[in-house]
Amino acid sequence: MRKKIYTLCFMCSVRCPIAVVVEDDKIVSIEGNPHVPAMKGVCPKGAAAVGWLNDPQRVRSPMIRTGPRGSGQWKKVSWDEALDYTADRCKEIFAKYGSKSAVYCERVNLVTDISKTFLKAIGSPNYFSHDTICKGSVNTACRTVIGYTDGQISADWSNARHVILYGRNVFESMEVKATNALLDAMAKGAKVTSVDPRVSITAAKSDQYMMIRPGTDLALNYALMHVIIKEHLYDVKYVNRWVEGFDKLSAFVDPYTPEWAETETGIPAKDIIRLAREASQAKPAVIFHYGYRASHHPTEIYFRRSLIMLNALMGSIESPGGIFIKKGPKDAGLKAGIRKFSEQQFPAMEETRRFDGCGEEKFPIADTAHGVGAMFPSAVLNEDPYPIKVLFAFRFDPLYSNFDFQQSLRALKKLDLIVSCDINFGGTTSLADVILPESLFLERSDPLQMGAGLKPAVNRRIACVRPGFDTKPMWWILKQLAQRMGVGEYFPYETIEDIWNYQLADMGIPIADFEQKGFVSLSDKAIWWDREDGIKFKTPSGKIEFVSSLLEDNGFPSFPPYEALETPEDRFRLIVGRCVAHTNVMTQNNLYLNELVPENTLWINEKRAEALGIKDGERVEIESDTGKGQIRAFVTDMIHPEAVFMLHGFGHQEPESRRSYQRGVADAMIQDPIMDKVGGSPALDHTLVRVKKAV
Ligand SMILES: Nc1nc2c(c(=O)[nH]1)N[C@H]1C(S)=C(S)[C@@H](COP(=O)(O)OP(=O)(O)OC[C@H]3O[C@@H](n4cnc5c(=O)[nH]c(N)nc54)[C@H](O)[C@@H]3O)O[C@H]1N2
Ligand SMILES: Nc1nc2c(c(=O)[nH]1)N[C@H]1C(S)=C(S)[C@@H](COP(=O)(O)OP(=O)(O)OC[C@H]3O[C@@H](n4cnc5c(=O)[nH]c(N)nc54)[C@H](O)[C@@H]3O)O[C@H]1N2
Ligand code: SF4
Ligand SMILES: [Mo]
Repeated sequence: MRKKIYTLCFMCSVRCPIAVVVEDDKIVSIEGNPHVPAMKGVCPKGAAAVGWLNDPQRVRSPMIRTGPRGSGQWKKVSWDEALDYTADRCKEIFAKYGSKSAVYCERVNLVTDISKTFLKAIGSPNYFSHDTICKGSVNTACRTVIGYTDGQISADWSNARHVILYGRNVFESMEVKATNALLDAMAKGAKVTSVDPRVSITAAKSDQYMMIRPGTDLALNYALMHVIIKEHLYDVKYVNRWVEGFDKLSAFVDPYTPEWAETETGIPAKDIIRLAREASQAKPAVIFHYGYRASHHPTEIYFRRSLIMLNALMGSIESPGGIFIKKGPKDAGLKAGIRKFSEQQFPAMEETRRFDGCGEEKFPIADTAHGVGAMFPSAVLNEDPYPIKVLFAFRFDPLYSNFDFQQSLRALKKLDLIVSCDINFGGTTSLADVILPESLFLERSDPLQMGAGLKPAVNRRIACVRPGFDTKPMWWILKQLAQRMGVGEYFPYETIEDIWNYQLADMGIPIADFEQKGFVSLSDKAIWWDREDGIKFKTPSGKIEFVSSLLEDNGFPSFPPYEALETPEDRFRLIVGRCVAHTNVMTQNNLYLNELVPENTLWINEKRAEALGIKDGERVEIESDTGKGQIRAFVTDMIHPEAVFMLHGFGHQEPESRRSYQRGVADAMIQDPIMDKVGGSPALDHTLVRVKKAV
């Protein structure tokens, strides 16, 4: 019998609400959930999930490594054997080095609450999520200005009148709802400006495009602020009511004229002035998008702060068509939200210092909820602050998802135990000691998700088909491990229904309510706070802090002078991004997506290529101080002469994943280990490279 099941996609972290049509335990189609207006369909990756269902190249059963790390020699074992083995090895290692010697990393997901419970139960402070490497500095910057993380705010795309995107590649690096909402706004006449050193698909679909010198966006923003303040283009009432430190900003940006910015960014002064005026005409329905992945440099924190401040000058924070603060159950009038397992009482930890120095001396203001993951390899190699021996890599591949691949490889090889919970043979999985394979999102039910937003809702992922292989959901795996390690009491559930009931206990929502649409909405109408008096900024002052107490109390300036960025004439800045057909490092071996985009190329400006004797399609060698690789050149006038660009996620070295094996180059192989030491992000776009014809 045919049925339609409402669930959540997980082909990327966006977790779009989808409708899966199933017949006789087979998937007929995957569509957008029709009860969510902006979910008019899924992206290519969402649709390609079926390519994994019966793929023999997935991890199909628990396994224990039998040969040297990375040798591809495995023994298929039962779940009991794999779990006993993992728990026994942990007990042995913890007896010698303490449970602090374990680090748990994951891509934030619906099980994160249970992951954190696991770590608290075994007594280790060492957690980090993918988020820290994705957008750690965006998070920190947002907290310095408005007290909320970037995850606690969002953009009201559909009502915007002007959207300015700094490399935010909305039409390739999709969030289906946001992408559709922006298309709707454009149909209603909204203007889109793209700033990018490269003509991305998003740039090509924008109303205006500015080819910026890579890494100089902060200069552009200081000049925009200069014009906005000089010409009184800001929202005076809003700024007077909400902003602390406007005078300081005003004095600070005074020397940063559009003419100055022209020499730094390559964008003509007149265009900068025009952009400031156009944005202001649309205020407060303006979005200077704070972005994810573009322009990651050591000063990133100040670039992201400047974006939030531009929104504040436009009065667009908590304005329709601007940026909004996400609302939760209490804002919708409920007494409580989802109950968390990680909020139980746990015994005090023996060691509270973390491996990454997050929230401590090294990174005092990075978000401890996510950690500073980029520090993992050096912490292992230097045993600083203490020896790390065990890694739990759950839904996360730290080998390819960081800078300096060789350093990460050395660190992983130094560990006594790597436990991987994955669905594929990724880089870290192929080096693991034990693999605990998870069922695909289409094959499993997961804990409920609190979807904060203008209209908060609780969302559910539910299994659509039976697992094709000997795999289990992660919430089951974690409980089994905890039991074997003597801390099972913190996991008071047997089934997914037990988990759902625990989560919903204080909300008064029966689980049956999820059947109809896959989610339960907590508010019929969008919740906006009163812009005159009701915005609850979470900074110490309760205002938008241009002069940030979080920064200054920790010894960082709010307005350090701009540092000019030099690119030597014989080098390029390596910048990276994503395409619509792949998610980060995980889909390159997917049957369908591999066919769409099998490898990456190196975008290089045609004039620079000509000078180097490089022709389109030829193999070139790209080399940094950290590493090198060979890749095909894509010669084009669509990229700034100082930049070369490649897609992240290729260059896989795992023979088990045969379709993606050695196709293209991993950006991680080339990227230097450079950080934004204030915000906590790796500076993944800062690396200088040389390019020459391959011999
Ligand atoms: N060098 C470099 N590093 C980067 C980036 C970059 O551009 N360059 N980008 C950064 C960004 S933006 C991000 S978000 C992170 C992402 O970093 P990751 O989270 O490591 O990357 P993903 O490709 O999203 O997936 C990670 C792993 O999860 C596995 N996986 C997928 N679905 C499931 C599932 O349902 N269950 C389980 N158990 N496993 C699953 C995949 O097979 C893969 O091995 O990387 C960051 N790091
Ligand atoms: N299809 C697809 N969608 C995804 C993902 C995916 O892997 N695939 N991943 C999801 C995740 S985890 C994330 S974090 C987001 C990422 O979302 P985005 O950050 O929007 O996506 P990217 O494609 O990484 O785009 C980065 C852009 O920044 C540009 N750029 C590089 N340097 C500079 C610079 O100095 N200045 C400016 N202005 N631009 C610069 C690059 O040319 C590139 O076009 O996408 C999410 N959605
Ligand atoms: S953006 Fe695509 S892959 Fe990501 S959750 Fe949505 S449909 Fe799935
Ligand atoms: Mo990301």
